Amino acid sequence: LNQKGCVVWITGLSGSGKSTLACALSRELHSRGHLTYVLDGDNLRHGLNRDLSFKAEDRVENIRRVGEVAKLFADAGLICIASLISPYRSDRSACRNLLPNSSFIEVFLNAPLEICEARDPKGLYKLARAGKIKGKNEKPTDCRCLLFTRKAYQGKSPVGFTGIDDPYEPPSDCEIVIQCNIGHCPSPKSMADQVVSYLEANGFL
Ligand code: GGZ
Repeated sequence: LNQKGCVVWITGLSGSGKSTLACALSRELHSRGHLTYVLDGDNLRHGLNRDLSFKAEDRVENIRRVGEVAKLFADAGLICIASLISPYRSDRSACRNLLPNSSFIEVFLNAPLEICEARDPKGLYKLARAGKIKGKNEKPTDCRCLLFTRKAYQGKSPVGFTGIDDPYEPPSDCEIVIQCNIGHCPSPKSMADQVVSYLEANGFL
């Protein structure tokens, strides 16, 4: 394979376009004959991470697991694209430390809250503003995993919505910043091209 295994870790607010970028990047790399795998936070929360809520300690565990899985894919030589809010700097840094030097590429999809909130594709910001997110996240939604999850939901820390009543810590030292402003957001293809250029310039492709 004409590629070097690595992790492209996309962080940003809900609705910033992380999944869109992950999908566009994966398509672009495939069309060039590269092998990729996408780990998307929202999808993984239906399977691997179905026992986790959005309280702080569960977000930490969510990121830890995905970091470990991403490392496995990178070890196998794939370009692993992880798209998760991953709101805490220390968790992203721990994932970075799992990988050999420079093969963790952190991409900050920097879309202001106003843009994300205006998009609100799933109506979650609206729920959060109405104070309806807390209750939703307190119990597991699927009773089939109740036994497994009971422990995880016993903690006391509150659930908030990222950017509204839960923190997002922007990266201070990431490899790529994709800037999205009111009036101009790059297209999915141009966001993907920005990452592809980085991968080319740094010997991953
Ligand atoms: C943030 C939430 C929450 C809360 C549900 N806070 O935009 P989406 O809808 O499709 O993607 C978001 C997804 C976030 O999952 P992650 O695993 O990426 O989060 S983290 O890295 O913080 O563990 C959002 C939806 O789940 N969602 N409740 N309270 N996002």
